[in-house]
Amino acid sequence: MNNIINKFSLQGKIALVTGGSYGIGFGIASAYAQAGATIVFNDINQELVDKGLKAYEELGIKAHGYVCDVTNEDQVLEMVAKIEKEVGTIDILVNNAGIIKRIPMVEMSAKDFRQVIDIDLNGPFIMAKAVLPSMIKKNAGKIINVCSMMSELGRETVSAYAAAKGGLKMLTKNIASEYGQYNIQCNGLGPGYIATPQTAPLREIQPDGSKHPFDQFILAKTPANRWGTPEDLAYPAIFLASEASDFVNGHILYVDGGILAYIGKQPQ
Ligand code: NAP
Ligand code: GCO
Repeated sequence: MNNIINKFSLQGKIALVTGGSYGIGFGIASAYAQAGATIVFNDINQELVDKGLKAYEELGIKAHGYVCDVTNEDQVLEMVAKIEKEVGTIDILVNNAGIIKRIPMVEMSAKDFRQVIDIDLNGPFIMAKAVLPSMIKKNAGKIINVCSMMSELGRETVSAYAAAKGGLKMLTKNIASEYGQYNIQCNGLGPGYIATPQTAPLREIQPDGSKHPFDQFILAKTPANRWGTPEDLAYPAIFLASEASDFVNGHILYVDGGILAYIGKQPQ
């Protein structure tokens, strides 16, 4: 039995989680720490990094935090070099940093569209490109791209996000195809609707005390009949980072309470 559990252990591994100061990234990184990994994370400003460091410390986790914008290749290369010098080479990269802009497509500026693509798709490309050389040298590595329901489905107002997350699904498959020969696995983690600050506007209680209509819509679309939590994602994310998934490559593991399997609650 111990042998089986050891396959899920991250003991001795160094994991970099982008945008890991709160939300899904923080949840994944905290679980990785419990599974034995050393945690490194970045965020776009010192205030967020400090907030993250404090939150990890409160859980008894000694994390290493860096200020770095994932869309800036110079900053990313500098951060990865610093991490290699100060902590060690990165065994696991989780491309978690991401934004959404909810704007009807005909009203969306090309600038806004580009910004979403830049952070949610170019960012993971730049990050993966920066860690791959060391992974190739070591003949081992795990890259986990945080995808979305919007890697598969569209909906009103999220054209840029859906384009980016659909692209991220294919980038995942391509990294797996191109670097699988070096014992590098690149998989996607596809969260369903998760209660985090990113989705807070969709869950706001209405002035009359009722649930937000979008909240009701999600519950009707989710067989589990609830929103997910960052913890729901943590264990599947451990699987994708551990030896247990060494022959899983180019796969998107959806953790969505059943949304993608379901047509939605039928009218009563
Ligand atoms: P979140 O609460 O908004 O956290 C995202 C983190 O990424 C924040 O710390 C954010 O910093 C950081 N970030 C944004 N732009 C960055 C950049 N250029 N460089 C470095 N860091 C940057 O989001 P979340 O809900 O935890 O989502 C995390 C990931 O899961 C995202 O990729 C998101 O698309 C994906 N996802 C979320 C859900 C969901 O239901 N919540 C579902 C599916 C997928 P700031 O606070 O400054 O923006
Ligand atoms: C939205 C949401 C989503 C989710 C998530 C679904 O406005 O529809 O924010 O896009 O956050 O990515 O998996």
